[in-house]
Amino acid sequence: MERSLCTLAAVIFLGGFFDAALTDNTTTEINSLSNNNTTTTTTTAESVTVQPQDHSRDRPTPTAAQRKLPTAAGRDKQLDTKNISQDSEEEESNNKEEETDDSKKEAKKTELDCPPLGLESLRVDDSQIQASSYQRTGLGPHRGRLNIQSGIEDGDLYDGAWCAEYKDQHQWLEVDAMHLTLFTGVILQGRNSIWSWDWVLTYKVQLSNDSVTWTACMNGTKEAIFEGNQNPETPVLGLLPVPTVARFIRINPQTWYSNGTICLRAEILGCHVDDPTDIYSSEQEPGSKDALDFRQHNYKEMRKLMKSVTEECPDITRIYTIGKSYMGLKLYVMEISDNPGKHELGEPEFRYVAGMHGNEALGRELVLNLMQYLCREYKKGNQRIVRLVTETRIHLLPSMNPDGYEEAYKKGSELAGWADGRHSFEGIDLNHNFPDLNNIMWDAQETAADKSKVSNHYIPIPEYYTQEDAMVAPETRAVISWMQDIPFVLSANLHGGELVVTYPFDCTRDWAPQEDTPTADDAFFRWLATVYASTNLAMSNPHRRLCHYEDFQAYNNIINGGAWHTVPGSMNDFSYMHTNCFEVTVELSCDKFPHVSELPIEWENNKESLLVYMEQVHRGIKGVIRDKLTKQGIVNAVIKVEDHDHDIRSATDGDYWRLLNPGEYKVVVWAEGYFPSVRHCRVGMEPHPTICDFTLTKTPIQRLKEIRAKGGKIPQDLQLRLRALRFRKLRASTKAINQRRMSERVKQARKARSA
Ligand SMILES: *C1O[C@H](CO)[C@@H](O)[C@H](O)[C@H]1NC(C)=O
Ligand SMILES: *[C@@H]1O[C@H](CO)[C@@H](O)[C@H](O)[C@H]1NC(C)=O
Ligand SMILES: *[C@@H]1O[C@H](CO)[C@@H](O)[C@H](O)[C@H]1NC(C)=O
Ligand SMILES: *[C@@H]1O[C@H](CO)[C@@H](O)[C@H](O)[C@H]1NC(C)=O
Ligand SMILES: *[C@@H]1O[C@H](CO)[C@@H](O)[C@H](O)[C@H]1NC(C)=O
Ligand SMILES: *[C@@H]1O[C@H](CO)[C@@H](O)[C@H](O)[C@H]1NC(C)=O
Ligand SMILES: *[C@@H]1O[C@H](CO)[C@@H](O)[C@H](O)[C@H]1NC(C)=O
Ligand SMILES: [Zn+2]
Repeated sequence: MERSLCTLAAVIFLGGFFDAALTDNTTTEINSLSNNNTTTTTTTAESVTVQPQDHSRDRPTPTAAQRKLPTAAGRDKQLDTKNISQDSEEEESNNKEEETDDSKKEAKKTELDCPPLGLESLRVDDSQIQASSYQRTGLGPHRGRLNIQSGIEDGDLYDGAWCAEYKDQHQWLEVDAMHLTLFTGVILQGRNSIWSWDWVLTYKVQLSNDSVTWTACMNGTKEAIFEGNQNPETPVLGLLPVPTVARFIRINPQTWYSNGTICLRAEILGCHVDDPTDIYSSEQEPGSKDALDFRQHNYKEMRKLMKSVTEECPDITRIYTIGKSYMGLKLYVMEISDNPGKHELGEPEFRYVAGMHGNEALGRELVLNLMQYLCREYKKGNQRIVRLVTETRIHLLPSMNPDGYEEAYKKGSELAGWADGRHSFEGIDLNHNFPDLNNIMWDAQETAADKSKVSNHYIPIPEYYTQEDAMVAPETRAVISWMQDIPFVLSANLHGGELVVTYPFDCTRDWAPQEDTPTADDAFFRWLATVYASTNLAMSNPHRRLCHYEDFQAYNNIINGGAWHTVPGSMNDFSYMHTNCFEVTVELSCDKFPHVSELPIEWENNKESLLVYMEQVHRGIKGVIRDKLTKQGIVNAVIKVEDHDHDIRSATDGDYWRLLNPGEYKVVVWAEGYFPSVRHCRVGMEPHPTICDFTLTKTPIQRLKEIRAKGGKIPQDLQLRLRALRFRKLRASTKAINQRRMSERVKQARKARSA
């Protein structure tokens, strides 16, 4: 196990995607990467004190930058961060009866329902779908899949439905299930298009074992007529009056929206039937060897599962909440660490955020799987997991938008459609709801006389955003104050509906709808995105077909957010501009809300990616910035890396983490009242950071200020230094005055001569 993972890591490093990950340069980076046995030797370099320069741009402005939002989370933090066991028990006992009812219903439901064949999930191949006719390739039978999305323009290869060429009652879409199947239902949806309206009002169903002779689906003595759609987007379920065994099924439209044509997107429900004549029939379904709780967890079930994980692993877990949704559901976080509840000096903090779009439900389940997995593997002594948990403080937020999730969950994984539950209860898209700091920084750069003096990090939240009546969701406020409270280093937020990893900036400059908009850390972001995408079994499968209409495989399944489509006020951009934390977006699957039967496969697709991505928090350089005399950590020191126009700052105890690709870096650390300090730090390719500590010397003026403030006596050494400083200043100013006088005299002499 361990060995194969190491090999995998080596593959990641030595494999062919440096071009993709590290194009911002430097042969030196690549050379040092292939030199895979370099040890961390930079720690011996002494830090040197340099003379103060103009660092006005870096002057820390903690009060403005870290201005707290007036959040509900902030106000009742006392209440919220308390142990949840109490209040959840209370709520649970209230709901006990309801829950037993639920589980009865659940059992009945699974008896009746068969899973989708996988037109939406793409498990059904294009070759399995046929049609009587079609208008053109872009509207071919392979496009007749539930929730498939069209390109912007109609008329291309990737339109939003199957559309028959003729408008008559002899048109059909046929699906070959490949095996004998107990068909139980059909889900129908209209055409996805901005320009045309097409949907099917009623339809018939036929079944066959050979696709030659067809049997009509009956309702008693009459042929069944199924109700189809009333609009293009809402999926409608038609259950067969009598579930029927067959291999082929046809959907046969009878009536359609009068101003449109015959277009549909579909999913078929069916259970696999054992067939002794079929040698492939007993083939095992792909699944997972990990015995995790694979199902869709609603709010109550999620809380129960989280609680069970803390009971299983009390030493390494803690549940806390960061606030509440608009409807009052708590935003629970699972912390996993060897010392839960504490920040340990030098230990980086990591977070996964799922479900900011409530209907993109896979991330939530993967994060719940992950907490169970980490707990169990830690207990088993899996060395990789033990190391991760010991060296990292991991925070997992499975549901940032629980109100939206509950809405989608009620409709179910197939009937929720493409957008139901995406927004918060108030109708806010949380991924557009963070303050747009990009444009504040870019505007400042444009108007500044000296661009290099504009702050490139810790951009403060603007006034308008902090007002009580600002259109800011409570969920967003909660996450912002969480980001401000914990010195996160790395994060990913999990979405669905595509297979691609996107990295900041998400917002383009000058409101371009689409434009590559790199950050100052583009190379590292590309590395991060590549780490996830290249280890994800679904994304990296070279034979996969595209989800909807965009071919991200052509870009190794990573893309700059702005190059995809601009998103002002995204969480990734905010995280990067306002805090030290680097964050990417993972689009986990073509299907936003996969059926429960897909969950084990999706866990397998994402397991390695989720782990290896977390391990990236241990890259680059880290260390502690201390006062030379007192050895105390210095908070809020600015860490500048030469040629990286994005600084980061030290945390409360003076510890810092600067994510960097392998290479040689000149690092300058600056803190108010101290002389700046410079070191050269070398990052190797091994998966742990280079330690680069700094000790800063207070400026004499700062020492004087502090002593005066305390009303103490000025010690002799400081008096001497101050006097030396005054003399130096005096000498410098005398020199300047003399020079000025000299040049004036020269000028006058010249004038006199020419006169
Ligand atoms: C890196 O390490 C691997 C395994 O230890 C070894 O096979 C390989 O030759 C090394 N590569 C270089 C460039 O040193
Ligand atoms: C890469 O480095 C070379 C030489 O140091 C330089 O000319 C080039 O502009 C750099 N490219 C980028 C993208 O930084
Ligand atoms: C690492 O490289 C050095 C030479 O650069 C070599 O002497 C040493 O044996 C190597 N170590 C390993 C573990 O490969
Ligand atoms: C949570 O409550 C239980 C029972 O009251 C207690 O044993 C446990 O130590 C508490 N945990 C925390 C983190 O407060
Ligand atoms: C089946 O017949 C019943 C009773 O006539 C009717 O209510 C129902 O809508 C029919 N269902 C289908 C699918 O034809
Ligand atoms: C298909 O074959 C199975 C098994 O032979 C049979 O039970 C079923 O009724 C057939 N279905 C149709 C539609 O003919
Ligand atoms: C169909 O189009 C005609 C003319 O454009 C319009 O008057 C009519 O209301 C439309 N019918 C429906 C059902 O939308
Ligand atoms: Zn999303």
